[in-house]
Amino acid sequence: MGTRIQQQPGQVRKAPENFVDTDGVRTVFAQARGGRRDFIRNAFAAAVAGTAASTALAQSSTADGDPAILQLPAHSTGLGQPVVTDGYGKPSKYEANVQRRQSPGLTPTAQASVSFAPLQSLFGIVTPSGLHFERHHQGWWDIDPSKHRLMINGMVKAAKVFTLDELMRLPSVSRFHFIECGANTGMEWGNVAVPTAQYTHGMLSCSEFTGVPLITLLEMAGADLKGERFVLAEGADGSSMTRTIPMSLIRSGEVLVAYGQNGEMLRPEQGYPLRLVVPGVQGVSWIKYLRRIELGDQPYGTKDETVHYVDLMPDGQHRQYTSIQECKSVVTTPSGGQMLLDKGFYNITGLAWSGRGKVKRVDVSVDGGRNWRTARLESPVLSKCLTRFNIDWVWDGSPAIIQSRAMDDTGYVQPSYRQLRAVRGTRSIYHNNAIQSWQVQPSGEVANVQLS
Ligand SMILES: Nc1nc2c(c(=O)[nH]1)N[C@H]1C(S)=C(S)[C@@H](COP(=O)(O)O)O[C@H]1N2
Ligand SMILES: [Mo]
Repeated sequence: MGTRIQQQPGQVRKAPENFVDTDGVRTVFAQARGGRRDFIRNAFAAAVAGTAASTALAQSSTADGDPAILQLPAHSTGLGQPVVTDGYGKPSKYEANVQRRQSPGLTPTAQASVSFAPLQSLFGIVTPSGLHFERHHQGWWDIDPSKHRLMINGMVKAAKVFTLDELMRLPSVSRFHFIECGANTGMEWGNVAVPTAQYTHGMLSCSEFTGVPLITLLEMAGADLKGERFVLAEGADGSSMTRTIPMSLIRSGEVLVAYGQNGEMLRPEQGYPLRLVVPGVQGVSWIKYLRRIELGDQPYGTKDETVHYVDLMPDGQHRQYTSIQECKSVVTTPSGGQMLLDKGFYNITGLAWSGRGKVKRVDVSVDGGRNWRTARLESPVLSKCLTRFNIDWVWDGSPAIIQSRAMDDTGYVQPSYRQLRAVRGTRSIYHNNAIQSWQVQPSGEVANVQLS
């Protein structure tokens, strides 16, 4: 079974009025269940003539007489390309529209900016490293690892400076975790702002990270591990990114000084050669180009903890150090900017995660939250990691509103916008984990909507 998703680069380039760049976010769906379909023809017909033509095509598109299966293409009769002996493999040229993208006009410069991961085009739970979202406060660097150092200092018996070679000799662990910028979905606080899952939820990625538990390095420096302690993590780039991490998180061994990502060294955009991995905690604490860890006995209250990354509450007060990313989910297919070609069977799929542990359950509604069905969670379901969910759906062609609602193993349930706004108001930037709604219109077009 399985629904085939057909990318149509360049098929539709008309942008919604409030948005400029939708290249590559249009995905066309076609039904693969009842036999072979000619997706291209189907998509073309739907675009030209609407549903009547595609219904007719659906009836006529059986295996009989389909030239694509009857004629032998050149690749079945000729000699293929030679092995790529000294190159780094790339995706198919037909997937060239699957890219991370900047939200036009979001930031005045491309150094202090964000690029969003194309969640609507990804499968499973791992983000390909070249599509990992980026958030730089002052541009990225490709740092010479032989010149990079990590210092551990502050309230330790013997301050230490490590080279990368020294770090890589230490016992290592590999773990899958999500990273989500605290500002993910931040544009949607007041109302619908951006059209696609890439822009609403794409400051989210998930990788297998490899590195040394920070606790090991603190032990080596003779730190008091039992006391009420806090760590200050500092990056080597010009943004002087510094964040306080409480010892309570570090003691569990979860916090890593990582050099590996998805089986290879970190990408420069992700902090090569060293980054802090702080599972469950907002992205800003995952310091890239990590150069220094200082141990102290109270939170440091740096610029990135007092001026930024605070939540403005309805009573005008700021909430500080709300760093755990609460349970959240999003349907990635069908999602805003995509298009359903036809009535019939679809696989609704999406991602769920919690900064507090494992995802326990995801419910999906196709009628704006009146009725819910429990989705299948695909394994592995890991702690502080993305979890993939799937559920069957037969679209009858009438308007539908698709939502997902996740619950984690603490029993916390992802809130609706109404519930979230009742507590948080609408003037925040960070930590919007509300239920996302996608409206499927009779034309098959899918749009970002919010229910009041
Ligand atoms: N040194 C340094 N570390 C940093 C940042 C930065 O600008 N410089 N940005 C932070 C923010 S706000 C986020 S969301 C994550 C983004 O990580 P990524 O670019 O690997 O997706 O890195 C964090 N660590
Ligand atoms: Mo961030």
